[in-house]
Amino acid sequence: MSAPSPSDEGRLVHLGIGNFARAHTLVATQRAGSWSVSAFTGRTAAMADALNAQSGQYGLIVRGAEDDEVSIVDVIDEVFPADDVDALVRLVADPFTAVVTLTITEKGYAAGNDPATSAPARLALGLKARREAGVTEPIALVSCDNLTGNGEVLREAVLAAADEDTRAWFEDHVDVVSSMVDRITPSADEGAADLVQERTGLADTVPVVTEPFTEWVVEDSFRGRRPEWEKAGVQFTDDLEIHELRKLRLLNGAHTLMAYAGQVAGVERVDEAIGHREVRALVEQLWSEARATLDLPAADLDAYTDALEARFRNPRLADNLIRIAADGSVKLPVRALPVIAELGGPEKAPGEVAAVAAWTAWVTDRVRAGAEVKDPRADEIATAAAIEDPTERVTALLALLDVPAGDPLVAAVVAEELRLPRP
Ligand code: CS2
Repeated sequence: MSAPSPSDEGRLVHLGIGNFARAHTLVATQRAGSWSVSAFTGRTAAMADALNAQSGQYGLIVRGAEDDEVSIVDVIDEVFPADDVDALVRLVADPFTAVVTLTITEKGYAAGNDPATSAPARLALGLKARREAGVTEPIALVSCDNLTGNGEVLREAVLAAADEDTRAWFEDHVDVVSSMVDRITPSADEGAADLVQERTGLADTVPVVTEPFTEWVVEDSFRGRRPEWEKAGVQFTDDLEIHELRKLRLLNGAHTLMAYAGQVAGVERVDEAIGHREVRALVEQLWSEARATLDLPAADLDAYTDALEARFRNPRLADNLIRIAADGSVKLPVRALPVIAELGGPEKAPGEVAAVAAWTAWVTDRVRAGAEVKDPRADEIATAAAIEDPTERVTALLALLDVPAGDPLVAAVVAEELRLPRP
């Protein structure tokens, strides 16, 4: 653990210290140098004990198509459970803190205004304390979640939970920064801990496995201090939206389609799904639709999807579809529905419709088999999926995505469910 040293330039607070942040944003922050990091867990509070027990250190396995590179990441000073509101308030109010990064997943932004359950509401309390402490330097809140305009979404969520005085103070004292992050990070496999021990000597109960590719594009709108992330290859831009849309619609969109259509077809991992003839054809179809909504040269898009295909095919990464299948009710409205709408309706976007139909078919299969569906709306999904009549069932499931009854998407999904590849 690198306790804050007098030479440190500032403190970064991270919310949601799961595998992804540990594979990506924290690695970049370590490379940027000279920053102290305090982190809060996501849902898994046990991560705090595990990391604190190993002084904040963990092993990072970068798993290429041919071999592994293993190193120790040592940038975290201390980890708190997500619900330690006092610690968060104290750290945000401290003038040494200049940046908060968030990987709280899509559902973290819609969790309401209760600090017990909502990270934006906890931040609102922290900002109130910062205002009361008279800190003048703007603090930056950097969203790193897969949402279009994630900074704007964060700003709305924090302001909705803030008191009136903090809302009035916000504009001059808080920068809300959108960013696009990308690094596929599966759950660590059973051999990961042994590999870290063997290569580095660290006895690690929470190692991270990730892919070689990494990308972070950040809006250039900091008024206060921030880590020199450019040293880690981070790009700063004034035009983030196209980066966000390209990644969400091509990478995450294909992921979502493969997660459900792959499992319905009887395979378990991403490399198997992209290698499955019919699932791959669906991915190609979805890509051609998503590309039509992206204002980028065809050659760039070709290069992007070629690179994606190679990443998906990485035979050693073992990215399980079940990981990506979580939280469909909050992912589909960001990944698939906007493309269907922009193209002018379901008949113009059969690949995106297949992603939605694969979700309805998959949750239905799961619920009927008595298996878990990980989703913030799991109870409503279970009720809807139990309905016998296909049109009523799909209507009830799509209502959870805010698709109105009678929308043409309902009939399109009912028809598409029957065409999905099965084992
Ligand atoms: C995945 C992402 O879980 C998911 O829905 O699509 O975690 C994906 O692996 C990352 O966004 C890659 O950067």
